[in-house]
Amino acid sequence: MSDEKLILAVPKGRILDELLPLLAACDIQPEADFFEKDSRKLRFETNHPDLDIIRVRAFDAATFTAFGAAHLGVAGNDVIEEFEYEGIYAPVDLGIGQCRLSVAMPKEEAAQDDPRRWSHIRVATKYPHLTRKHFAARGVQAECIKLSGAMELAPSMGLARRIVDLVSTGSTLKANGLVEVDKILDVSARLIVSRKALKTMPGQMQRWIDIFREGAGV
Ligand code: PRT
Ligand code: MG
Repeated sequence: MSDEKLILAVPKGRILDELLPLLAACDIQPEADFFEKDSRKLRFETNHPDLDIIRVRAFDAATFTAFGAAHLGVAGNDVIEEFEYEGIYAPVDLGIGQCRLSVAMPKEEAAQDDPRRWSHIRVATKYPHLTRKHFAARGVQAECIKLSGAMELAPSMGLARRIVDLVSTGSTLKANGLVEVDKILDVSARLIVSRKALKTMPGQMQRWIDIFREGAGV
């Protein structure tokens, strides 16, 4: 019985740098073009005849996998929980891409902020679902303005007083005069798998899940 070709969807940005040693630990060796960040190529072969890699945006890695277009993927739980796709499940915490999703606002305003006076607030974020859920749990209705990046600019530009964004060292917030006022979620990258693929090729899928589990040392 020959194995079907599986597709692994990986994010093309910062997670990729941390993912390379993990792929090596899993003995997954992508073809040389994969390491050229400027390459226009999107799909790459590996040393495994049954595994190709696609390089996409972080949110899209979850979408490709959720719809079964990719069988496996790598995504932060920020992305996984923002979408809440039914088609994926995340069996392995890869321990990379660690950060947190937090609420931040201008330093001077944070000092005077009184949560008891909130009823309706406006937030600039790439994570409207997680943001609304976080504030709804506190009885506050959050109006979310969806951005794809540079959330840190929103308060000083008068777009929204608050932002919800990922924070790791905190230097981006600091450079923009913002402070963290609340943490929503601890984040790390996970191996995600297509539930459909798991159902139709359980043996082959489980083999790759085990390889990632071992490579991540968990
Ligand atoms: O298309 P996009 O650029 O969003 O994604 P991508 O395809 O380039 O993906 P990639 O590889 O950048 O992965 C994004 C994922 O990395 C996120 O979904 C998180 O799971 C994870 N991650 C971990 C982070 C960070 N840490 C992080 N610090 N993603 C983004 N940041 C940004 C943050 O948005 C802010 O602008 O870094 C800045 C803050 O960093 P500090 O160190 O200044 O606090
Ligand atoms: Mg990026």
